[in-house]
This record gives sequence, C-alpha cells and structure tokens, in this order.
Amino acid sequence: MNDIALIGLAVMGQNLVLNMARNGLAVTVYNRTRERTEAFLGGPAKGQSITPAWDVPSCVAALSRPRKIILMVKAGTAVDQLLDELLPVLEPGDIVVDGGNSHFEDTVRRTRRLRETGVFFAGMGVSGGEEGALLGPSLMPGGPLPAWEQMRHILEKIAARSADGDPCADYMGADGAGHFVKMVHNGIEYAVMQLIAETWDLLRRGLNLSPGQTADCFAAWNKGAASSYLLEITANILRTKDLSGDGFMVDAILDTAQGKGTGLWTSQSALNLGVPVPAITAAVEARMLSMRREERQRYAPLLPAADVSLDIPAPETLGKALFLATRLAYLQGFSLLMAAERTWNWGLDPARIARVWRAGCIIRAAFLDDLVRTFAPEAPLSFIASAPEDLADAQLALRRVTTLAAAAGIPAPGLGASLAYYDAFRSARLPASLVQAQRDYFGAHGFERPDRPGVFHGPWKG
Ligand code: 2AM
Repeated sequence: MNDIALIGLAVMGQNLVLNMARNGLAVTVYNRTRERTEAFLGGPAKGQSITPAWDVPSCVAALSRPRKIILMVKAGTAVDQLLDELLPVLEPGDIVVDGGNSHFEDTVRRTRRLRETGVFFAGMGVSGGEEGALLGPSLMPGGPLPAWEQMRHILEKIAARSADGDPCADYMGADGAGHFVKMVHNGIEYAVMQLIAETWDLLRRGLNLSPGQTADCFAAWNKGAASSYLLEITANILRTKDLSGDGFMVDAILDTAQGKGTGLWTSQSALNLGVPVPAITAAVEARMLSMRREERQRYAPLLPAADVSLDIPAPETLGKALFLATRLAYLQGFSLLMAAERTWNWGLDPARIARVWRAGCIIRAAFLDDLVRTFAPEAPLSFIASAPEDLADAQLALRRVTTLAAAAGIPAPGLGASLAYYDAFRSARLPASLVQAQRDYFGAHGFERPDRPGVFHGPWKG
C-alpha cells in the first residue's frame, strides 16, 4: 500500500511527487491524460518509488487508510470533476488536499460539500514555483484540523526549512484559510515585483545608470534585513545577456505583464472586506496598463513630457525607498489577513503565516523574522514604526523618489500608492470632512462631529 497519491502531473505536480519520493514516501500518481503519466515515469520519475494508476478507482485502491490524495490540477471545474470521481470510492476519514491555485470561495464551498460525506477536504496554498515544489515549497494548508493532523508529518517533510530549521508548512486555519493566505501571498508578490520594476525604471531612466549598474544596485540592496528572494533574482535577471543578440535579455522581452488572476482576486477581496491594499491594486493596474501597449506606442509621441528639474537622488536613496515601500506592501497584505480573520474566524495567525513565508516561497524575505517577533494584529503599523530613526530616513527617501518619478515623468504607481498610504496614517485629519459635507449637501446623508454626539446636517442652502 502506498502512502499518498498525487493527481495532476503538470510541472508543479511532478516536482511535488519527486520531492515526496526523495523524502521516502511511496507515491501513486494519476493524470487524466495517460501520455503525461507515461512520460513522467519514463523520464524524471525513473527508478523511484513512484507507481502509476490509470484510473481514479485504482489510484485510491493503492493507498493505505486513511487515504491521502493531493490534487494538483487546473483551478476551477477540474477540481469539482475530480471530486465527483473520487467521492464514490473514498470513505469517511480519507483526505483530499487541493494544492492548486483555487479561489478561496471555491474552497469554502467544496469544504462544505465534503463535510457531509465525512471525507476531509483541505485547500492548501503551495508557493515556490517549480523549483520550490521540487526542493521544498512553502505550504499553507487550511480546512479541517484533523486533516492537518494526519497530513502534518508528510507536509513538514517536503516543505522548505527556515534558517533555524523550522519547516515552512503550518496549519493556516479552517475552510478557505489556506487558499486565502496563498492568494494574499500572491497579492504581496505582485506589489513587490511592481515596486522593484518601478525602481529599476527610475535607476535607468531617472538616474541614467547602465544595465550593469542597475544589477549592482539590486545586488547591493540584497543584504541583511532588506534581503529577499525577489531582489536576488532581479540582480541575476538584469545581468543576463540575450543569447540570440548582443544586448540584455530583459530588453528583448515585450513590456506587457500578464498574470493568472491571483493579484486581481486579492484586490477584489480587499475591496469587499473594506481594506485598502493600494500597492497591490496599483500593481494589478500597472499590469493592465502594460497590456495596452498599442495605445502607449500611439500616444507616447503625442502627450507632453514632464520638464521639471530636480536634484537627482543617489541610488542608495532608491534602495531605502524600495525597502520601505516593500514593507508597506506586506503590511497591507497582513491587514487584509486580519480583516479576513475578523470576518470569518478561521483562526488565521499573522505570526504563523509569516513563519511559513520565511523560506520556500516567492516572497521570502529576511525581515519576516522581525515581523514574526514584532507584528501586533491590533496595531499593524507598529511593525514599520518600531525603528523611528530608520523610518524617518526611509520615508524621506520614498518622498524624494516619488518626487523624482513625478518630475521625470516616469510612472511609479506602486511607490506613489505606498507613500500615500503611509501619509494617510500620518494624517490625524484627512479631507474626508469635505467629502461628508458634499454627501450631505447633495444627498442629505448627514455627518458626525468630533465635538458632540449625534448626526447633523449643514445649513448649505441658506
Ligand atoms: P491533463 O494532462 O490531462 O491535461 C494542469 O493542467 C493539470 O490539470 C494537468 O495535469 C491536467 O491534466 C489536469 N487537468 C486539467 N483539467 C482536468 C480535468 N477536468 N480533470 C482532470 N485533470 C485535469
């Protein structure tokens, strides 16, 4: 009898299987299209304790009880179709883990559906890309707690490990918690990638640095508390030459950024929950603007340019601004997680989430160690305000960099949104009083006053 089955042998699925086999698990694999299974067994899986199944019932029959099945199929109807096939051959106590990029609302629905059957359904976020899946991903399982207790020893074995040896796999909470956490992970990923891209643009077009110099900047910033996987790969990317030409690879790539929708989902969920995540939304919108390439090309020569002279900041200033904006993006993500917890009571714990993001995943970053120690759910801003002198310097840097962007006419929506978010929290008084007055003027919506209780109307029309 095998320990576990994995269904769906695209690259992520294949690599998770290889990871499990390397960790001593006997794995059954099944894929809808037989040829994919055959290619896997004849190729990467050759000589390992991996056995094929050619249909769903024999896949299940090969497993010891309680059966453990990980789905790594395309998000959407494929998961429901497989559940339809699996349920007749599963028994109460068996566990189905959905490791795909499912929307958390689908996961909530499926968890409810399976609750009646006694079969456990657990939505699990998996991050780390292909390499992470193979060598150790960050795993964010949610759903029924007994499923986690049964799966724990396996998931901890195959997950990445932080520098101090902790496995980056932990129970995120009930129902849709695992996929929600993964969604917010991706939202933060969108934001940080955009912030890095804007900073690169400012280094090139604002500071006129050469490609090599821009790579050196990112490599230099990737040190100590500011170091992160995304900075590391950015430096590597910017140094890579285009083998089919004589320039750099990045300059040979079409400037239209695509996505699979998880950033959009994060923004949509944040709007639904009433939580501002401006850096994430700016990143989603920046990708949308990038997709309108034809319009950009058409209008580029027609729209007047900026012509404001300005002291050009040193590259270090851009590094400091980027680091603050990056932390503000994580802060927005954690604020969204807190709001989800207040709404659904899944048991989301910011420290536990930060802990599983410390290694294996795309947004791994050294400062997550600090965040684990200092993050207070009731006062999220304390996480960036905990070192006031550094913050004074960093906010000045972010201000100078967004000023440079505006003066040079280089779009920096992520950096700008991050600064506005920061400044909103610095503003004990916002112009929302005028918005309330306008609402009262045209719609008699009423307003409150800080100096006395009650709802009032203004004497607008005499
Ligand atoms: P395939 O090889 O048969 O296409 C990513 O697309 C993975 O999801 C692939 O392994 C793919 O199987 C699988 N997949 C997509 N739709 C599916 C479905 N409706 N049922 C089962 N597997 C599916």
